[in-house]
Amino acid sequence: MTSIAAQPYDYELPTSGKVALVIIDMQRDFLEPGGFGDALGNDVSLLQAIVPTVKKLLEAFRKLGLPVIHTIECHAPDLSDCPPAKLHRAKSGLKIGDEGPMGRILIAGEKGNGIIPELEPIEGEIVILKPGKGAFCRTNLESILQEKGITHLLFTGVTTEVCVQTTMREANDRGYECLLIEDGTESYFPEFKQATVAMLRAQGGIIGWTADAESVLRSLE
Ligand code: TIU
Repeated sequence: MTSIAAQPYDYELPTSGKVALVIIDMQRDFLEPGGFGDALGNDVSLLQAIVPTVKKLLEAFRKLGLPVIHTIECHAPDLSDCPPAKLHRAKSGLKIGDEGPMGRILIAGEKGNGIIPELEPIEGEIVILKPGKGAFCRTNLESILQEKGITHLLFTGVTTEVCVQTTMREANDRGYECLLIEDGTESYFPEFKQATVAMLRAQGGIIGWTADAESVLRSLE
């Protein structure tokens, strides 16, 4: 059996079942100025650092013919899928649905909602449009995973403590074996990233495992 050198102990790759790469919300809204992340008052340039690592992982999965799942946090143009609690949370600046420099903030199909060009999905890859922070909330992700026999999920994307962590917790509760790729995820708050990595793998891997991209790539070869 192949395993990945991980924390808190080695992560076993499936002998039956399949492993998928999950790339959470690598969309302009969070990585470029003028999007949702910027509107929330964050320094979006911090997230650029992981792009080459995520690209390397994406290329490796494509080369091996393994499944890739991209997610996009977004809402319908009429905001019918955006609960008031989320819509009204931001106290200042642009809100979800407002017109920004990259189109309407966090609205499906707008320029700002697109995945960054370096990681653009190709035909055959799964793209989950999600209205929540977690990718299982009001989406068909669980039925897609079941249909494809996917049992193991390797997580990348942004931001570590918000959409990545929420999705990983949702997946763990549903029985998926989850691993967070430490240098494939980033936060606007470096200390939140470190705390998330620590809390996920504490208590014997209460939510799952963490490993660096190099360890993952070495095991997949
Ligand atoms: N604000 C923040 O850190 N994140 C989000 O709003 N969404 C995601 O994490 N994708």
